[in-house]
Amino acid sequence: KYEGIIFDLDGVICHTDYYHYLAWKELADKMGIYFDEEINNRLRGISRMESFEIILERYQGEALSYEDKVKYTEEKNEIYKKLLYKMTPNDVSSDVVETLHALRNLGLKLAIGSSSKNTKLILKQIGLENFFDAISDGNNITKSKPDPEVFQKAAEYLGILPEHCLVVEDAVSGVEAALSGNMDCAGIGEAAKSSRITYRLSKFSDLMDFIQ
Ligand code: B16
Ligand code: MG
Repeated sequence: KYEGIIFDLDGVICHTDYYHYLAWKELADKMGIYFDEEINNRLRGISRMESFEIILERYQGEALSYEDKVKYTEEKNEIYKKLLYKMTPNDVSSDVVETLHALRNLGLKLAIGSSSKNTKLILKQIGLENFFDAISDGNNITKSKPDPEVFQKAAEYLGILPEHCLVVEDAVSGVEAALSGNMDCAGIGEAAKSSRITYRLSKFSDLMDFIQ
């Protein structure tokens, strides 16, 4: 049924979602803004600046210019990258690695579809920089999830029609992106709570049940 699978990165392949939380938390604390893991869930899949705008909903300080916002998001990214540099291939579970290889052995094409501009760095850290057949990320899109662009580009890079692709997502914004791009969507983590998903995964390897 499917010819290709497009994986979200953060929250699906590895748990950089926790590092995003830690980095935003450090910045928010410094700026005196309340921030918790529930607010962090709203940042899944959306761009860095859109994430900051959500955090700023609780900001009560002086008005910030666009330049100030860029400076703060860059500061967050530096904190985040320091955490990324500590990642190793051990930060990918054996469930994920074994399933990826099993899917490839079935002849499926595998791609990454991530909003992150740090995708290549993360894949390098976890030893998967040469694994995927295509990478579509925050550097090749103009609109982030829930817009389908990142997944449409991934399908195009794979040379597969959207209706023959399955997307695997942890974010509600990513589920919407996949569905509006005419792709089925398997939800894991936060996205597993969505009623809109095509398949519900309680662990990554559950994918094998829906592929064959
Ligand atoms: P960066 P995904 C997304 O990755 C994250 O879920 C989201 O929290 C983040 O703001 C976005 O990437 C941009 O990341 O700051 O590294 O460019 O879930 O689409 O793989
Ligand atoms: Mg994600």
